[in-house]
Amino acid sequence: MLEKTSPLVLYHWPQSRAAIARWMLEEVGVAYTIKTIDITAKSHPNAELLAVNPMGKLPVLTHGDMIVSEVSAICCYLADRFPEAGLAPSIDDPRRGPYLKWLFFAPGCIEPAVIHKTMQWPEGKRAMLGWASYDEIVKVLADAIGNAEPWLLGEQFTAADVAVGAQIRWGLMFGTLPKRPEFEAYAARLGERPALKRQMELDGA
Ligand SMILES: N[C@@H](CCC(=O)N[C@@H](CS)C(=O)NCC(=O)O)C(=O)O
Repeated sequence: MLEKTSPLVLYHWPQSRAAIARWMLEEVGVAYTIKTIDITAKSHPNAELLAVNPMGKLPVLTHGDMIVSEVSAICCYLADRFPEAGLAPSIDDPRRGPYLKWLFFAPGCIEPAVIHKTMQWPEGKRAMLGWASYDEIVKVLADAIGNAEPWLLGEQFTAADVAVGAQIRWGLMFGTLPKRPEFEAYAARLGERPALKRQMELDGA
């Protein structure tokens, strides 16, 4: 049985998706330690990282003997493990469906569609792509974020806002998403989150 008070360790490199996991940890407000993994080093991926993630990628979170990688899975895990932080609707809440949808939509649809477009890959067969076209993704996102009052699920800020919000912030920062007013207003609201400010300060971002 995993103790809730077991040590939390984030395998981290600031200029990477691990920054999203650190933001989530700051939202939860629990104590954690950082294990810095230099993904730019010649020795990368080192044995220490491969032992917790055979993909050799960050972020990875360990909680005692429990190991979880993939940003959205880490966000989901933390929100469920520390429900007192109020970052997920409960399992019997009807908003649980949209919550999970957005958590998976971020890495499963937004990210690949943005990379697809940025890399100028051939269009491909829509039915075979798991993420539809960039224009469709932007439209779906703009509708959802335009109606976010102020967050994706309404009043409650959740882990889904961390996962989707990071995609929006990075998309605006790198110019891979259009500077639509809905996106900019949402990014500005996210920028006011004390947890995000702490993560950025801690990571020197
Ligand atoms: N699908 C993974 C992607 C993780 C990922 O690609 N991380 C990058 C940093 S942003 C990484 O570790 N790159 C090092 C490498 O591929 O060797 C997630 O969402 O967590």
